Amino acid sequence: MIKTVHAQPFDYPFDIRHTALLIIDMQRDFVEPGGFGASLGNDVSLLQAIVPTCQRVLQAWREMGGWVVHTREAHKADLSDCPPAKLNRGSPTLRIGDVGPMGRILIRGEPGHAIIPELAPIEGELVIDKPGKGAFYATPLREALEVRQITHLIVMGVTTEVCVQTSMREANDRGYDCLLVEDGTESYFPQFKQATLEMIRAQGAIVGWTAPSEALLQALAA
Ligand code: TIU
Repeated sequence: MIKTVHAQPFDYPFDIRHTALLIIDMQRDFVEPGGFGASLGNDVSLLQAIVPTCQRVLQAWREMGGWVVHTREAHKADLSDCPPAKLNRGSPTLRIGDVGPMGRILIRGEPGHAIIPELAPIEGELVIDKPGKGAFYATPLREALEVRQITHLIVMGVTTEVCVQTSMREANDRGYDCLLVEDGTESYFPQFKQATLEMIRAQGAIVGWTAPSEALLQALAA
């Protein structure tokens, strides 16, 4: 059944059978103090504000029988998938692979790697581990979407202008119609979030659509 979200810059129609809810990197490493986000010098409390909204959308999506894909950004324990161009960024006090309060920073399997409990995946949902900012780079995401005949992605997560935007641009280039939930994404920099929302939907949805969660929830209920 086709549902329509009253979105910007214009309506976004989707068929839930061919749409995945893509939740980007809602991990302790980005949302909680002591993780990768904090190690880069950021105030992580800003990101915690979207958790209730993400929970509401996730619950409504699951109730409709929609498929969910979660991503986690992290590296192998030996850092063989972390290039110097990434490893050498950020504060010199704590870097990727160093031991922090939630285990080794941005390393697979460490406590900080986990998706926050409020948004924990359940059976039947896909979890994609990614070494980069984009969800498609060096991951099996594309094949998984093709097997399920997914054509549309509704996106939430963090951070808006880094992993969320990169993933949406990758998805757009691969032919997916993407909608970003405005209050289901956040940045450590409010002005970057705002700019990202505007640049995604500018030029007639050059990268994709944006809409508040309420508009998505109304479409699902209609
Ligand atoms: N630093 C920052 O804003 N984000 C990241 O490093 N990764 C994600 O956005 N997931």
